[in-house]
Amino acid sequence: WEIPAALAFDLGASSGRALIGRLTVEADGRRKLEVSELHRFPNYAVQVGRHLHWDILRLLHEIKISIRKTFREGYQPATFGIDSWGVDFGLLDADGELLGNPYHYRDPQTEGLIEEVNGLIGSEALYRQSGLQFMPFNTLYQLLAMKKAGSPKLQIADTLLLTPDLLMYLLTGVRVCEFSMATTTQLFHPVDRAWNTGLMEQLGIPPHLFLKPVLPGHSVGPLAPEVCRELGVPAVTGVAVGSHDTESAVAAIPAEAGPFAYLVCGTWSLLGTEMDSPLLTPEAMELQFSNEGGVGGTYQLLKNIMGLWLLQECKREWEEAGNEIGYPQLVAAAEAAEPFRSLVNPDDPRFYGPGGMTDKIRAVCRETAQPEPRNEGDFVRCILESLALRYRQALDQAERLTGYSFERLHMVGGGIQNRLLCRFTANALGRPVWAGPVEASAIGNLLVQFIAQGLCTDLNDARRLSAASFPVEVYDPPEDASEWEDEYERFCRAWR
Ligand code: ADP
Ligand code: LRH
Repeated sequence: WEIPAALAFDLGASSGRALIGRLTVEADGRRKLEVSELHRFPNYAVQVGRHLHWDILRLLHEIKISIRKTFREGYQPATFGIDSWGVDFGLLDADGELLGNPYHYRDPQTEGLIEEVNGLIGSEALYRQSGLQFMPFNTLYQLLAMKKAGSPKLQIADTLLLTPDLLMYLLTGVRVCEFSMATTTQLFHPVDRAWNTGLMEQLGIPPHLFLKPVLPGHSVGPLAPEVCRELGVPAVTGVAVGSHDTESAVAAIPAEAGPFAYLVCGTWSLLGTEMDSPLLTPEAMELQFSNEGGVGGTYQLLKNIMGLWLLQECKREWEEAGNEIGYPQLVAAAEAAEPFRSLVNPDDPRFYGPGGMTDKIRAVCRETAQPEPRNEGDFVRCILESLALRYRQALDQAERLTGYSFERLHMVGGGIQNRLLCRFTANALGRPVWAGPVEASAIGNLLVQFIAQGLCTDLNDARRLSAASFPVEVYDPPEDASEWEDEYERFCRAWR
């Protein structure tokens, strides 16, 4: 009797990983999901001339290495699934060839386009028909930038495939468009649950590029024969999972059914709650919340917060200056640093682009008459305290929008390895944080595959399996949270 298994590829903006998941049964009859990491590899932006790209073929190569390794190590997954960051895409020509390297969402080509499109369509009208926060990386702005630049690639493109769908196509030869990724484009109508061809026509974006979306759990097809030959592996079946990494992570949250709040904490911080349908009110637009499609046809009302990108960029800068310093040391330095010396708004637009992060933080401190950070500990403390206060603000806003009241916050993703951040978050919220699992995106990816394999019944069943399989660490708020309350008031006076 074979233990049912599935293979997940989870591609984040800072790293990719392959995890094998096996569904075992304990002696007492309870099911458990056991995961092991097979391969982990860095992911990075590559500057080519004026543009910033992803190294998509390197990602394909790392996925192939992982598939070969899976079978060499004796695992027999029935299916595999791919999830990645949102919004980015590749274009195929009429022969099905990839037209160039996909742009990285931090490419500056979309500068100024939020204002331009709001001027053309009207911000409220655009929000009502897309439900998305106005983020410069949205696929809509990227395509518009290409159109305005007269991109020959766009002119001859036959099909657009979002990153996980593109990699799935390169492995199976089958083109699909997965629903959760489609909802990150700003070109998908959240109420109609269909492509917004009217908006595309208004903006001159060709509607023929877009395939009809399939829901998470859709079986795409087996690995292409030439891939099986190259890797010496059987024709394992590709499944479209909750292909947006955020949605895969939300699927793995070990919460009971009913309103719950979560924070997916990686390069970005996504704080929100699960809904049956999108919330498209003027207040939701005003507070800049997104409605993103998720597993089980849910809509996730969430706020995109700049996240640990700020810390990643400081760390990169210190490394480039020859100061190799790991996350554990940076967190320890922050813990020893002076509390609340200076705060920033993590969502300051100047933090979005790569490079010069410490100078940008110093500039904000100068402009707001706060002391500039003096060393690594000061910088990291400033980032972590500011993020925690921003999370509090977003949670308060989510409660205001939905009328829910949340007793706790579930935190998942690589960022929960930063225990100081989890503690600060509990302090800032004055509510417990339940942290885990770290690899939520890969686990959610596996869970949807087990739904597709008929081994989990639905999303609630999958979440019960997650809760039974992975420990959660609870961070309680302090008895006296008055210092954090005072700082929260200071934060809210400075930034909305
Ligand atoms: P993504 O999927 O967006 O690439 P992850 O979920 O892998 O991001 O989370 C990456 C973040 O996790 C890093 O930016 C870093 O801040 C944090 N992190 C990773 N390892 C550690 C560690 N050992 N200690 C503290 N924080 C860590
Ligand atoms: C997080 C994420 C987020 C945004 C951004 C581009 O990895 O997917 O939800 O879409 O990347």
